Amino acid sequence: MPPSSLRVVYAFAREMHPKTSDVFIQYGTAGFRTKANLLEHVVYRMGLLAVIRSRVKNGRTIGMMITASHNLEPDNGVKLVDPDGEMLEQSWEEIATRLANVSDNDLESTTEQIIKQVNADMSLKASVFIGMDTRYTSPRLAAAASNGVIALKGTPREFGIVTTPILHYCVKCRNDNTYGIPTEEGYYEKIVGAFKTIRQKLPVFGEYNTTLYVDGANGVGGKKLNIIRKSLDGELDLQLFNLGGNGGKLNLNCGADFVKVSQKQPVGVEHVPYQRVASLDGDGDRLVYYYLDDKENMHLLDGDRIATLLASYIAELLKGAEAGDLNMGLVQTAYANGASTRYITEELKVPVTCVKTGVKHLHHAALSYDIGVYFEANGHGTVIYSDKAKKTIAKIAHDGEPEQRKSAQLLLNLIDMTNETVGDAISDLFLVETVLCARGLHARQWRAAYADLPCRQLKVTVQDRNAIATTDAERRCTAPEGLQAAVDALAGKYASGRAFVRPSGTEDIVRVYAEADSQLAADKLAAEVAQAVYELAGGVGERPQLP
Ligand code: G16
Repeated sequence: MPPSSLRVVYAFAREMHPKTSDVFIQYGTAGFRTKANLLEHVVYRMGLLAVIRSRVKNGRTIGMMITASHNLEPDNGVKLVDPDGEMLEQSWEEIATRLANVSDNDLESTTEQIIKQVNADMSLKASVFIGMDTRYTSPRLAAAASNGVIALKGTPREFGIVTTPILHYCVKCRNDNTYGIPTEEGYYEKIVGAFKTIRQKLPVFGEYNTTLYVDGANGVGGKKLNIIRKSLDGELDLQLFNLGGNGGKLNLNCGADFVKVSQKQPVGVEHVPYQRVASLDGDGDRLVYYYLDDKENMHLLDGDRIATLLASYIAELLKGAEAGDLNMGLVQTAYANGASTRYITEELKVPVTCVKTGVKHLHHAALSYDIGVYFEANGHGTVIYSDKAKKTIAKIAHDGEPEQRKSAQLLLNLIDMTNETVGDAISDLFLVETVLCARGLHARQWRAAYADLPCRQLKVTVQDRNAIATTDAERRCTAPEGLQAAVDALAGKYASGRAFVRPSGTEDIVRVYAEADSQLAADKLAAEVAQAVYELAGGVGERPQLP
């Protein structure tokens, strides 16, 4: 493409997607996220960048997902997906931020500079897959994405409303046809097919029962499970709630983020004592479980629990297959409950790495193991298997002794059921159901593996959340001055007290996390730390109150 044709980049911007706001926007934890009405020019420009990225990758397909995932309906967002289905390479986040913030007048020259900087061959073909969640602002933004792709003579392919992980999966399959078929149907066939195969090998026994309630967060995940439900042949009886009808609002008082943070049951879900419920988030990339006891107390089974359940079952199968030379590790963030980390290292004897929030960081760290299990406590995670692991397991499944073969074949089915590109609520749900069934477990027994330390999360609004800087995988803060000393002093007052603060990369707030040996102590510690943030980091609005 000759440089003169970059004029069209400006023409499209000015006529159809002009920059109407001077608010600085940054590529954050999971792409750009803000109020939907501030995003159209950003999404258009990301369409341009996706084409450049595709050409730098020799024409391999890049993904664009229009979603603000767990955020409420008025927000929206966009993130780019790299050719292997992973999040955009981090060194490109600065480029994305630069392109998103220049004026319309400087767009043509900045695009040209970026093309030179990354050495993109603009004569190559470029392909971009575009997906969106159920927000009413998503179709308009998806159209802006397509226009960005077209402006640089790339080929957009719109997938319509899909979960974020389905889009990641399709991008991966398009670039690597050994992984699967790059369509929504191809995804169902692979994941659900593997689940049904494994269910035929594992009869239902013990305390496990096949009824599962699901909170769909009034988003896309529940809708997709409604399609899947019909093909399950009775292997799992899904009772779906919060599918977006009856005035239910996306992520409002429901969904995985609400359940995890508030530790309350979601609205809209029928409550039956001890019935396990799976709660998805708005774009179907996070999953937590819970059940209510006969006194309506809620018992949460979060991402830490899913990680430990999956890791212990995979370890059991690896032992059965005698695949001892494969190493497995677990990756968590600072939000992981201290009790889960102790259980993983002391009981499961699996090494743990702690990294910054954001699945892109967890995924990267998990790649250093033959089998990497990564989960954020909020339910965002998956398992990834190296080529070495896949080859070793496949060889045992073929050549091993009968008992070894059995375990190795189950592992192959688990791998097929796993969306290795990114955390995926639907794939994770089938994985959890498989392990519970294989072990004959009730959710109560799953929860009995260890006792969580009581914890509390709070949000504080400040003038500029970037005034808070962190280090040591976000467990300590280096700015503003005095804040870390205050947090240390407060945490030191409580038995098993631990707390940290960090700026959110998806919402305009600062997050506070605290844990201690009782719920009241955790609640108090969180509130005191929130007050310290408010005072030392320029809090706005009402001062956080003590419980
Ligand atoms: C996104 C990220 C997660 C992260 C969460 C909260 O989730 O993908 O890795 O934990 O945001 O991030 P922060 O604390 O920086 O706001 P989702 O489900 O919203 O895409």
